[in-house]
Amino acid sequence: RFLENVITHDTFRKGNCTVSFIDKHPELFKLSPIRDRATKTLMYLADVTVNGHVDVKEKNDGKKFRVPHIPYFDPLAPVPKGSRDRLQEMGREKFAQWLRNEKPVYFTDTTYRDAHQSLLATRVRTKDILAVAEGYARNNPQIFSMEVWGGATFDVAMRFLHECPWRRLQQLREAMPNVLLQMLFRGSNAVGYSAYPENLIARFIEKAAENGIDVFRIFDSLNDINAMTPSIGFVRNNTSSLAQAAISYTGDILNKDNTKYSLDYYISLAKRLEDAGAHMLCIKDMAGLLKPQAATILVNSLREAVQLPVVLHTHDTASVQAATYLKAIEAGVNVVDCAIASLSGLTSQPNLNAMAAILENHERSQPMNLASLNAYSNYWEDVREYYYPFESDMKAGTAQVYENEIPGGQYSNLRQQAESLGLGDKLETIKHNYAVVNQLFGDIVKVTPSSKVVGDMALFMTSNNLTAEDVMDESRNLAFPASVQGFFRGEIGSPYGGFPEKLQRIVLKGQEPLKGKPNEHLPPVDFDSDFAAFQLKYPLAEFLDYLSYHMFPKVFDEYYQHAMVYGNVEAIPTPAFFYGLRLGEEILITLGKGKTIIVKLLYIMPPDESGMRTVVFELNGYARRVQVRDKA
Ligand code: BTN
Ligand code: 3PY
Ligand code: ZN
Repeated sequence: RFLENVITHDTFRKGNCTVSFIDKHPELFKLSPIRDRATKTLMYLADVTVNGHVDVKEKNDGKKFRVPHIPYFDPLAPVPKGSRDRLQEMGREKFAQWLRNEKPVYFTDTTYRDAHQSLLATRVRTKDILAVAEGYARNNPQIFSMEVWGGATFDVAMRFLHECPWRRLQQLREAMPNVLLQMLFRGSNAVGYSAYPENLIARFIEKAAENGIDVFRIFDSLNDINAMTPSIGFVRNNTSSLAQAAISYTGDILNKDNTKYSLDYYISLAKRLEDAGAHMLCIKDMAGLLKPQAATILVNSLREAVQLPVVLHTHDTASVQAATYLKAIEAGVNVVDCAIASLSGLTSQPNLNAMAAILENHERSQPMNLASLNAYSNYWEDVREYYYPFESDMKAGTAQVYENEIPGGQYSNLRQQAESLGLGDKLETIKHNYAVVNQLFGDIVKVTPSSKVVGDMALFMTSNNLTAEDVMDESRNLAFPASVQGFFRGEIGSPYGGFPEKLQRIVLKGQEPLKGKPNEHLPPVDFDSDFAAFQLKYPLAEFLDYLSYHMFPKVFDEYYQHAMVYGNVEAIPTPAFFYGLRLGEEILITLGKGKTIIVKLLYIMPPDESGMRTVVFELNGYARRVQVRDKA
């Protein structure tokens, strides 16, 4: 306890302590009681019950949730063979060729990553995924891959869910040994929003593979091959997983006025990615812009241009992307990305259940267990209710997306972002400005993190009532958002066709842009000495935590402090996690193998003079009190 006080002391953490450190800080001897895991859990429940969850704006007004039904499976039966068994039997090259030549079309299931990233602000907790993961893999072994990790899930797991992203991956690996597990990897930006040193990228990929990732979908937010080739190389050379290189689809190849992102542009990218060693090629249509007729041409051409299996990813923002899939399937695409019915559609992926059903008598049909898919959809329909504060209020598809080109995940977040800036009634202007900014920036690829730069600039223009002319007026000396300055400095790379020079000059105000690749100037991480220093600061953390820390230092620090106070909160059922307990409510929490606690909320006392409240629980039949500050 004393040592814990020392190592968590501000002076110690800042590395400012001298020999008199202990003399000068008598508070080091104020030892807090050792709390067991159950007590920490009660403290979490007391806090969220009294003060609400920071992430949930309106307080839950006694909303009742249905109990989700977990579809049946026999845990003792042998696990049916799936795509992962095939990869292991064939090896990567043969496997890729096998897939390319397969008659049936395959599905990547995005339910555990992109679907909830795009519909529920990435908030779905490990517990709700894990409850069905094993059964799903056993009941639906025809699935090509499960997208389960990366994108925004890494950040959000720690930042908002207080979870360890690595543990999520490890648990999913154990639950789903037969199907390929896939992640979305942002090339030199890994799972973050800016470039990281190359040796950190390599180590991250190695550890992700070791902990369960079989398929790395690698992209760059500006389609810059140089930001993708190192990652493709690390997957090829340092792991036995598949490197799936993704081209982010922008504009419309059918539009004659759109000469920048032409069919030839995509074909040339595809060839270079094949040369860089990709095992698979993905068309990543992050905004759902690929129209059915364009899909026919693009898929045909790419299959001709490269010898790789071709995957198609889209978002159903306009609500017509099933038509695109059908055309792509008829043109020979090997895999399409879908989400379970109740987490599909709109800004998420097209509907897996319906897609499988409409293909039933198609010559490229993949026989799926529709009854099982529907049972899992029912599970997710009920679980989705837990996350109602994170729903966007989008009610129908929109053809506006063809004009503004906003990616699915960003589209569903835009209203919340606008509201938090007091621009709730300006959403139409923001979307319009998004397209204006895209033109000002020279028509760029918009996907994390470049999409965030465009979004920040659109919000900036809207809140300051700026037009394109205002932005281009040097004499206004505007204070551009930090992300926009970083973009024009070249921190996330260079857009295809280069930066628009005049705007770059206006934004940089005399500063020099970076030369070369964004991570070229970053010093490599010295894993030995740096990890030792990390462990001094975070004594209970291990190497994977250290990688989390490198991705998001401040987020990791807060995650760690939260874990010190409240312990591991992953086992708390989701309704209690977000909304606390009602008086008299009783829940079960399984803290570990054979350690289940029964918690009932008995009483909450009024605040005392110092603003503290006593919350009385029954823990396994015995009364337990914890003190919590009332923050109201
Ligand atoms: C507790 O449960 O009482 C203490 C939890 C300690 C959690 C630290 S946070 C970083 C590292 N990752 C984990 O999953 N556990 C440790
Ligand atoms: C991400 O990078 O998180 C994406 O989903 C991009 O489409
Ligand atoms: Zn996506």
